[in-house]
Amino acid sequence: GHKWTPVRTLTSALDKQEVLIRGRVHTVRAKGKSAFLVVREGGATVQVAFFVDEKVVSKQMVKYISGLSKESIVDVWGVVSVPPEALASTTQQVELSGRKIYAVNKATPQLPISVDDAARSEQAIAEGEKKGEKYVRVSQDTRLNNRSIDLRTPANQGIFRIQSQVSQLFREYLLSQKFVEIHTPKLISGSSEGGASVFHLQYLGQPACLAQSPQLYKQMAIMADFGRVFEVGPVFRAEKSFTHRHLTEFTGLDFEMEIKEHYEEVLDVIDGLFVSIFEGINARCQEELEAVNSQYPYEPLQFLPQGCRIKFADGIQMLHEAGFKDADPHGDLSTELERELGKLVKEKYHTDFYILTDFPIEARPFYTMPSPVDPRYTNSFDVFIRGEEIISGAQRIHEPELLTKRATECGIDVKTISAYIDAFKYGALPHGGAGVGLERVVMLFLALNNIRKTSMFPRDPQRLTP
Ligand code: ATP
Ligand code: AMO
Repeated sequence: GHKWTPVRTLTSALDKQEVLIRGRVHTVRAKGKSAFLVVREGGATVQVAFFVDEKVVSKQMVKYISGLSKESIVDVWGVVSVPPEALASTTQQVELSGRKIYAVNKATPQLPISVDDAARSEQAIAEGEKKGEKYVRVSQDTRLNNRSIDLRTPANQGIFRIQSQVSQLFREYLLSQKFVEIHTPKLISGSSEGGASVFHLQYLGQPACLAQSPQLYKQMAIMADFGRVFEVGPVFRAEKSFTHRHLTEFTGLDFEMEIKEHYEEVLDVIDGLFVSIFEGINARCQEELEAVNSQYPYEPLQFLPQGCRIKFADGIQMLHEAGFKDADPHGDLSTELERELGKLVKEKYHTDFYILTDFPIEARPFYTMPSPVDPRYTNSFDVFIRGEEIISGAQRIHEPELLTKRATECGIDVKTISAYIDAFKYGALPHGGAGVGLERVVMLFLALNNIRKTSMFPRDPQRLTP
């Protein structure tokens, strides 16, 4: 059996050793009796130089290599050498002296996009253009239409490896806090959040919906004495608006927990969880962060280890004082005002991450607990990164009468959620929780400008393929 060495592990420690690698033809250049092949595996690249000699590298072999199409899969045997000068064009600081090559699979020469074009930063394009060079700018739609190539860029490799770590860190932290992972149905009989954004379908002849959230089921799990639960799963929203931060299907990181005294117990979990996620990403994903940063430069996220909480009413006051007189103390915040408040909070508290608490009741879903001190407000919150929402959450109503009244007021057909309301009749624990949008967390942590960059195969009002 052969043994393949991963390209990213090729270092000077392997000097003079023969290795076998498998990767893609990134670039190939032929020059007389030599061929220079850059092999790419994941985000890592290494140069392999073939020189015609009497014994192992024949003329035909060099000719064959120079004819290989980009993105083809090759096995390459070569001897590691350390070049005298640092290499700028590959990620690995060693070269291989090529001995043998085998094409495992050839790519069509007519690629719809090139990985080099897809990987080039705006800055590199601008600098090149100043010198009179011409580059192909790959549009968002072209990228998404050819996603399996687009995803091969180092930045995209970084984004989705970071995304994997975010959900991993979410799990690790909540498991360490005695939460239980659950799985709730996505085929349900009615709307779980209210509003119009629900996909309707036929369920073996009866009307049904795709779950807008695990909301009702995660609460029922608390009524079933699981104490603290979480779920990582798909969330469906029939959003008709085409924005940089809305998808019609996204990944929800949800949790729900018993509350002993105050809903701030939920906020404490969020603060601990996100410090753990941010620090974990910074510690585990250095290479990935650099890959993203070199295509999409960003300011590292600032956050406070102790967290930052601001009451909605105080946030409105900050906006009023800054001249945003239309900020409504009893309504929702517009996207623009959310951004402005994010800037004000950053100036004052030096953090890109904060929790806005005690929202007005008009702005919240039916299951939200009204404030015991002022019924115009609620025990609820949103969490923001760089002025954009990543989380909504709240204490929930656990009295069935009040729940029925609030659902009716919010236009929900209570017949469709009767099992949910009944669950609170059999002895109900005070509880609360939150829902996090995974794609938004990654987008905003990395200061990317579009949620489609952090969804592997995004679904939006205009896109159902690939
Ligand atoms: P949540 O569902 O928790 O409220 P969300 O982030 O999904 O959060 P929406 O409720 O859809 O956001 O909208 C929040 C704000 O975003 C709204 O106040 C609205 O001003 C703004 N918004 C929504 N859709 C658009 C759009 N198409 N263009 C501009 N702003 C929008
Ligand atoms: P909400 O509707 O605010 O709350 O959703 C929770 C979080 O999910 C993300 N999100 C979205 N991401 C991408 N595309 C969308 N269309 C989209 N809509 C929402 C956001 C948002 O903060 N049941 C409550 C949560 C709870 O109270 O526990 C809920 O679903 O990051």
